[in-house]
Amino acid sequence: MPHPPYQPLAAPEACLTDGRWRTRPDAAVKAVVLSGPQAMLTLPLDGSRLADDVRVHFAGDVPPQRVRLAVSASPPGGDFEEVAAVDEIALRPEDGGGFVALTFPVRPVRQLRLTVETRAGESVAVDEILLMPSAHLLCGSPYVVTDRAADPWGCLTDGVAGGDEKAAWPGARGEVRFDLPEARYAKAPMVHFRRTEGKAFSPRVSSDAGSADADREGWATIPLNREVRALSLALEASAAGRVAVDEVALLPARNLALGCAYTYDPPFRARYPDSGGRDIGRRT
Ligand SMILES: [Ca+2]
Repeated sequence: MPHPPYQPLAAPEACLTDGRWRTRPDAAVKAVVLSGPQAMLTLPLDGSRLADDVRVHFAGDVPPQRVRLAVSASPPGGDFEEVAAVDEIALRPEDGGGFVALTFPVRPVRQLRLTVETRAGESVAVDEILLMPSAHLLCGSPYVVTDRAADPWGCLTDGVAGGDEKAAWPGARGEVRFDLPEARYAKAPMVHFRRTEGKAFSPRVSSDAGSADADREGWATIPLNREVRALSLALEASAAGRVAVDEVALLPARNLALGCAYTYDPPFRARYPDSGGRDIGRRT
């Protein structure tokens, strides 16, 4: 069944992931009320998801002072790393509240932890948390699977892992090929294998750049760090006798200039780009 336009997510408080949030002031939507100065919400996912964008909806007219997001690639017990923080949050009470978008470089995530800071004496209401589809370099790309593969939804590049849809090959081997419209500088392809119930799980992916075994969460990563125009991946699940995959991601290379200071030269356009060509600094 096709999934909603965000990734599957479950929370201890069902109202946070029921697909409903307040969209007008008088709507009756259940929310979790958090009071300050700092409250923490931890969401262990039921499987690993590829993520780069988490959205939190605050209902009503009281915005939090700051929201921070930490993620962990491991099940409960693993370490968290803070990946995003947002302050200067404004809500639109006439629309029921507003979303805070927390974005970060795409990575596999098994747990989310939100820290919500509120001003003294205030409390805020959270009524939904969304995990958006991940934006990797193959997202939305067409691809070719070897024949006999069952892939009715074309789910391998929809940015969603861990949902209901998967591509399945009837045997222990399969193949998938991509042709990108232009060369992209990529850090690594990642394949997310799915378990076949009652079968051993030790899948493996190979390309001309090397081979990789899947980790416990099903992710197999081949380090690349070069330009990619075409990608052909051989998939293998000998122990299970059946290959099942729900996402093939191509992670972008890290931007080495990220966070560096920069200047413009010239600092700004000095004349209006119209026929008069008036000087921007001149008083009229
Ligand atoms: Ca998918």
